[in-house]
Amino acid sequence: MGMQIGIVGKPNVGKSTFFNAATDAHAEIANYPFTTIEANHGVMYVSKPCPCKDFNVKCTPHNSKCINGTRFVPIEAIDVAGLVPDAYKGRGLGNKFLDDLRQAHALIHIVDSSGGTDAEGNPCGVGNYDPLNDVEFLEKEITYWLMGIIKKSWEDIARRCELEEKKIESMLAEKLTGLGIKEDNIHNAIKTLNLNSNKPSRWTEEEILRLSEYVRKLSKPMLIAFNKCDIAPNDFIAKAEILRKKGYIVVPTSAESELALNNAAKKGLIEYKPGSNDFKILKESDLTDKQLMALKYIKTNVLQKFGSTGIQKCIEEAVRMLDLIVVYPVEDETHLTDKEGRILPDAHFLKRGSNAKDLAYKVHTDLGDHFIRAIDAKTHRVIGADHELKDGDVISIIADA
Ligand SMILES: Nc1nc2c(ncn2[C@@H]2O[C@H](COP(=O)(O)OP(=O)(O)OP(=O)(O)O)[C@@H](O)[C@H]2O)c(=O)[nH]1
Ligand SMILES: [Mg+2]
Repeated sequence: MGMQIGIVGKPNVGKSTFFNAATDAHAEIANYPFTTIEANHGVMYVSKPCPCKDFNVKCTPHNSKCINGTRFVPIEAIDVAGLVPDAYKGRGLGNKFLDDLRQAHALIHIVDSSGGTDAEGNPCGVGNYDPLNDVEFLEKEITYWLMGIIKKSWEDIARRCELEEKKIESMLAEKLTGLGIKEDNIHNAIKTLNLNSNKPSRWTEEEILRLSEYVRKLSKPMLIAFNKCDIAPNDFIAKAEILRKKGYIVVPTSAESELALNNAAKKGLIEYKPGSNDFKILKESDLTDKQLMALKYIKTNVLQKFGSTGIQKCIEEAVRMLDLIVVYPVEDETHLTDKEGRILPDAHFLKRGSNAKDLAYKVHTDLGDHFIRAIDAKTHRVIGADHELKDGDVISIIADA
């Protein structure tokens, strides 16, 4: 299973616009709340230097792309319906789409930094709503949603724990399957929050809430895309600073600009590489006055002001926040090929600190189960199961057939 990033926020802030700009997909976009109802799935790419350069070979990527020595590693994006206050109680589209986020490893919270949409996502005129409200509300919704999962059949869990002497850690970890929460995470949470693991039936609402908050921070790390920066009022910078001081990663974004630039590039009107701070107009005579004006607006009010549209930066920051490295498994460490003879075919994300055996499991359960040793293709050294891998490693795994 690959990595997944959820694109979240209240309605009408630009989630689907961000999603389309980041993935090449075509989710519906409109200036009213609840345009998106069913979740959209797409693929975003993280760029890394491709090892084909160091090895001086021509690669034949399979699960990723390589353009001029830059490897684009796929990461899944999920664009979900907008979240309104009290969604966890079933308001708006309710809880259904929160469940769409169960698998997400991280969240990009799209905030309308222009303050032009109210708490429910209705247009209210730029500067008339404080975007800082949105951050707190969204976290609360997710925490309460998790609390709902934890509290489901809570009495039963507490009773079995106390009468049958089952461990609360393992019972909770089981409940939170799929969220990436392990038994030792719960163990640490119980210790940190000073909960009595022998008497869960006595845990108060407040204590369960704090546990849910802990689980949220651990399982759904979040960064903030301060979107619609192209039309944001001047106090925007100060607001972003307030959030940064509280420890948030805040990236100014203009999803609409990124989408416009991508579309113009696709039509051959401009040359533009996602993430860059400029574009080149290819044939000015092909552009209408309106298109020229729009491009000029993007150049002065987004690219020159913020250094990029911020979309690619959000993707890179999410990967950094998750502390991921990219590793390239190959079958033949001399030719760097897989069974089919493809050169440097796959790029896999792994948590920093992962070892050779973790990579084997990522490729295939069988490969992990029958792991014997691995070879680092750069050094030709034999490495053992617990050898920690580095970003950019090319590894051949030898297993018992
Ligand atoms: N100015 C500006 N407008 C934007 C930007 N991103 C999105 N919009 C506009 O905001 C409105 C809502 O965009 P969507 O992408 O549909 O928003 P959403 O969050 O997916 O909305 P729901 O699916 O209804 O929750 C549309 O009119 C977009 O054109 C941006 O960066 N700048
Ligand atoms: Mg949408």
